[in-house]
Amino acid sequence: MTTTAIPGLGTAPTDHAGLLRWVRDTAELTQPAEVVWCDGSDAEWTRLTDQLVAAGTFTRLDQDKKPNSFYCASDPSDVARVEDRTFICSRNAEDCGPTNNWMDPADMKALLAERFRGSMRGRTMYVIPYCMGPLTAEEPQLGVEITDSPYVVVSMKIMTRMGTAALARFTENGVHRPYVSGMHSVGAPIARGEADVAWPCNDTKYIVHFPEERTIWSYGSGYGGNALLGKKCHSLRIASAQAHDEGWLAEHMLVLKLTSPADKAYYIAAAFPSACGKTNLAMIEPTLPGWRAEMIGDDIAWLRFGEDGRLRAVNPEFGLFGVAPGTGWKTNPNAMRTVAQGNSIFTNVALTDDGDVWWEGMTEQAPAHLTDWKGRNWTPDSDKPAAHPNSRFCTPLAQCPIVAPEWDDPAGVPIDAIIFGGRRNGTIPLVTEARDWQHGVFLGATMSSETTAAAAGRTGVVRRDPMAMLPFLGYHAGNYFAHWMDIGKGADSAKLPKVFYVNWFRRDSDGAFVWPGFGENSRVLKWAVERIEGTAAAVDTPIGRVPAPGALDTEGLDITDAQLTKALEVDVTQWRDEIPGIEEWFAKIGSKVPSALRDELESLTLRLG
Ligand code: GTP
Ligand code: SPV
Ligand code: MN
Repeated sequence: MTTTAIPGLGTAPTDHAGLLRWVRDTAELTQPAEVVWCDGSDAEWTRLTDQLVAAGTFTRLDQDKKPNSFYCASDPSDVARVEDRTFICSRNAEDCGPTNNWMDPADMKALLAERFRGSMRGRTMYVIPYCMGPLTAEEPQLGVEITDSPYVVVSMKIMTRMGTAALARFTENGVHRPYVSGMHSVGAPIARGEADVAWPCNDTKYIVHFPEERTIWSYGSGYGGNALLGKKCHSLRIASAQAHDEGWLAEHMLVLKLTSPADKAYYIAAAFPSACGKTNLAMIEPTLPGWRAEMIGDDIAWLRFGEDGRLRAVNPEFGLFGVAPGTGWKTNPNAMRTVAQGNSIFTNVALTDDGDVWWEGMTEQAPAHLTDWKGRNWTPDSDKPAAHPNSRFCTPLAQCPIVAPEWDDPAGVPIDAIIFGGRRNGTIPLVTEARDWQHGVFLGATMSSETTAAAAGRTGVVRRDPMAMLPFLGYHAGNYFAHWMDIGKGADSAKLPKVFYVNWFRRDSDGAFVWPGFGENSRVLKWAVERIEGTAAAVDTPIGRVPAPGALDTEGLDITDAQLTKALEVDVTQWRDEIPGIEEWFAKIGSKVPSALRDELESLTLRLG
């Protein structure tokens, strides 16, 4: 290994000149007590998790129940992504678009440099080289996160391929590869003699992206998507801008492999907004006999055309950062099996008296006593949930018992179907098939969902969330829609995935879900696959094609006729009420909305009458 001495900063395990310069400059700005280059080893994990236990950030879980695993409670103010503090600082405001916050990059850097100045005093600055997607890729997608949070380091070990193996790909045959640089600080310097807190953070937060420079500056939060920069900041916001320039797609999608009783495999990608069911669908246990599902990824997909002319998906991630509440042996047994193997971090869940974790929905009956996510005593009579609604498990993807063998293949998997979906208590039927690619892009561009606890702010508010990317677009939404149209134009239409739109969350007048969801969603996947094969019947409606009566396999399904009718219903009155919201949405995006999508809206309006 090549090493380079940096005066005052020890020895760096690389001779990548650009990287060395940036690390030195960052240390000069943030003034940490020391600089550590992360190697990603198990020894490093043990050292840092021991340190986090000693600091009171982590509580070690019972070795027999959850080996090598930790409970962690964040500061109660730092529990979710902060969309109003997230910025896309493109050179021109015009390139950022109306759905993102913008500031001039030079102004933002000047402002933030003052925040970062001395922000790591008293702390260790960790340098984390990482690779998104397979390490064996011909062109590995590299990044470096500099952080003053050991919680981030151990989480990044689970979520990304990081350390020595990633760093080895920065320089090959004397050539230095480009990488995404991410500077992260919790924004809580420790003065001499002052004690640290268990979860340092700052009330002021900035999650900032400079898409042209492929650079991220994140300040003030230690949580998930704000702080684990390989995830949303790199693999979606920066990558979406890069993908637009280079002719591919970076999407908020799960990828699963579904094998039919005839032993034919299909790859399905699905985009649902945050906390709307990606992890659950990615790990589905089909209730239909003979159908088998395997997981490729649960949150992010990078889609590129292969030499075969098909859109192929790679999961850039190495771990799962999944919503804990609602995850149980009945709803998502494969997630339960994954975390049962240990090597996991549980943030803002509840702690049991015998050193395990619990959250709402894990078991039907709550334990008699818990320590809740705020560290308080909790009993089943408590009027507050024991786990925060956005509490998360962070666990290695390879531990999932149904991970597909090809999950780490740099060639990706060829996508047969793209499914869009949201959380809507009315209007949107269980499943709709798009007539063609253009109609599919229209469905994605106009999809809507209720806000969830995954982002700070009010929950349950319906908003447009195009392709589930509203909080993750690194550029103008109108250009993004045009890019999706171009992807379709550049392809052989017979090889393009078929597009569907689903809603697992429709409710009856009593507020109960009409569709049982989870494993039963395999019935919808089966219909989609049979549509691809041309063997299932559909009827045309004003909004698209829906299952013909009897075409959806309901054999053995515990559902009343009334519930099934409600789940599948295309309610023209409700749809007419939907139109003004879509018009407003297109008006907000403005002149960059492709005319083809405006045509789709006009013909939808005409069909609804
Ligand atoms: P992010 O990680 O935030 O991007 O979320 P996600 O899309 O992976 O969501 P996830 O699968 O974790 O689901 C979020 C919540 O929705 C959990 O509480 C699930 O239990 C619940 N959920 C998932 N699928 C279904 C379903 O089919 N029906 C119902 N009723 N709830 C579901
Ligand atoms: C989401 O909010 O969509 C997540 C969690 O997957 S986070 O990593 O915090 O973005
Ligand atoms: Mn997500």
